[in-house]
Amino acid sequence: MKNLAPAIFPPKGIGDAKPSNKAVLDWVHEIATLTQPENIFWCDGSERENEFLIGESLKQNVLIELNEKKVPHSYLHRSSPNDVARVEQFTFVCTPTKEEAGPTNNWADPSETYTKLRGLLEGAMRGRTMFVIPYIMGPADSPLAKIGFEITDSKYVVLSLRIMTRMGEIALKRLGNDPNAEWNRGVHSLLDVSPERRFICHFPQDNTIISVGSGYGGNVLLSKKCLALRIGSYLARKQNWMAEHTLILGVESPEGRKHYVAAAFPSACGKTNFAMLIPPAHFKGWKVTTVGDDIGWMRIRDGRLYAVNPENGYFGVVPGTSNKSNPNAMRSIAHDTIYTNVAFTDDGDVWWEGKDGKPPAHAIDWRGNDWTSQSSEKAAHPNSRFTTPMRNNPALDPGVEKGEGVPISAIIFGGRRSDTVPLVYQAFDWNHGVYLGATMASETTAAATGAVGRVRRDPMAMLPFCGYNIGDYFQHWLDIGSQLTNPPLIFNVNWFRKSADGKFLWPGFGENMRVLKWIIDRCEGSGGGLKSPVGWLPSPHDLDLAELDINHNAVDELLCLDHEEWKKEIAAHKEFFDSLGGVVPEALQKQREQLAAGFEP
Ligand code: GTP
Ligand code: SPV
Ligand code: MN
Repeated sequence: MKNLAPAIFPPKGIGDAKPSNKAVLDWVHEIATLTQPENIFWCDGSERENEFLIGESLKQNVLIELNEKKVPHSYLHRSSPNDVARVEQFTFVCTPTKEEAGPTNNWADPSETYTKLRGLLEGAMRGRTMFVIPYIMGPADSPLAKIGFEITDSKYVVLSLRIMTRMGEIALKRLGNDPNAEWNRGVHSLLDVSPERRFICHFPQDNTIISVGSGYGGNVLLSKKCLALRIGSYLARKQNWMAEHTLILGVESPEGRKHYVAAAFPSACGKTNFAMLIPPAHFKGWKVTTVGDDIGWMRIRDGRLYAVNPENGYFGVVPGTSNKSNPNAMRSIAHDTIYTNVAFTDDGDVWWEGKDGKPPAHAIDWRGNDWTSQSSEKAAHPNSRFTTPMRNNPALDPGVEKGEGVPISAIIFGGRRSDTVPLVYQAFDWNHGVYLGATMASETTAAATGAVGRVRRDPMAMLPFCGYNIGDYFQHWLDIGSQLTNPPLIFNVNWFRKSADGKFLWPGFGENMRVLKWIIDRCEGSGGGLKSPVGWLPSPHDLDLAELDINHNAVDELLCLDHEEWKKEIAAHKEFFDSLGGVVPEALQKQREQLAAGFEP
């Protein structure tokens, strides 16, 4: 199998950045004794090392080089066709008790799971190279920064983590020699990339992650969903901060007033696009800048929430990305990018559904098969991805390296809802906002294996990513709120409401600026709104819709509350809370009763 490439032997000066911390060395020794690799490669994150690994990956067909003129210094990787998305059913939170993992996680007994995984890892790296990757999540000088090590037998993981994290020497330096320092232990092995032996296991109490049997994104880049969200959320509760599935963006008015907002949308529901929004011509002088596109770590400072983006790059959805929908993303991925599971054209370029221009007459599809523009199959997998450094983003926010983070004025929740949920509304206060997050739902997408388009509750977009009991997580949100003297205002948005004929009512993308503008107006106390049972709703006049080609009926439909739909929605909230078996805080149950009362005649 192409992924399971043999050992590589680097020239002198490469692959020898051995850490000096004894705890790390002992752990690496333990994993090497178990997996029995041919050799150990200690990654330093340098340019020279990266070039060497790219060269080896090309030789071993782990990467395909793209046309240097069309997409400079960029590569295509194809994962196994059975391994193209996160696998929620094989993702486990292995806390000492089942209660700690709570009703929304797959739980497994830690000692049994360690034993099972040790069995699978025994001799797994024989004849292969074991890479040891040190990395930091967050700006190195941030009080929120966390150190992780990932052991892997995949060069694709090494090359990707170098883009996605601050990797190498910088992490070793920050860790130092303290044997009791806090750092995350991540072990990954491809094994034989078989769905039968694919397990993504978290041991939050040991700050440990073990992932086997996959070579894909969120399953194997352990810095991302595994550390920054699942382990991160567990640590955040213990340490009184927040680890959330949020983009972070800056928005600056022509007068130079600047706000930052964090927005939690489920996977493939528009975070990267919103984070890179370019305001339409009507909003002359307004600027939107990106701090992060997927994950926010937030802490309390002076009674406010401050956020950092723990990541250093973007692992974004490719299909649908175009100069029309997301020009900043197009510019970001025009060079120095690793593409995964897109189509490869005859002139060495990449192609995907929704890219600008005509489809190529012929290409090699994501599976490696011949494809023509007449094919009924998709050329790129719907969950194909780009991995690109955040430095490539022309709209990168200047505050992205600020260790203290950026102050958050608003938190926005949102999902994919064809019906029921208005374009935007505002919570009455923090606790009501927590309720909006706790009860949000979204139609499932290709980012995880399983059915697509099914409405499911996805509290705070964290259903697959909360590393502990969801009831305690809700309580943590309430507790954080009670410590804030200047809390962010909380909103809910829905870009995906459809008309009776199944078309999106809202143009989305850059036009989302109109909604963002209302949110900023509300933060500044200037925006109008109508009190409704679900929260503050803008009237059509409160939204700046100038120069937008949309008819009045569509706007009315986008903002309307259908009482029959909402009765069903509130019943679904109750059903969801009931399904959690008594863990939901009383304060949120009260919110639900108040909401229901608002719809009584
Ligand atoms: P993950 O990386 O999985 O967390 O996804 P994400 O939340 O960053 O979503 P992303 O921005 O990549 O968008 C996912 C899909 O939704 C893409 O196909 C986009 O084209 C589409 N999309 C994003 N924003 C909008 C919008 O405002 N309206 C509509 N109709 N589609 C959108
Ligand atoms: C998501 O699914 O939310 C992603 C992609 O960002 S992955 O990293 O694969 O989880
Ligand atoms: Mn995501």
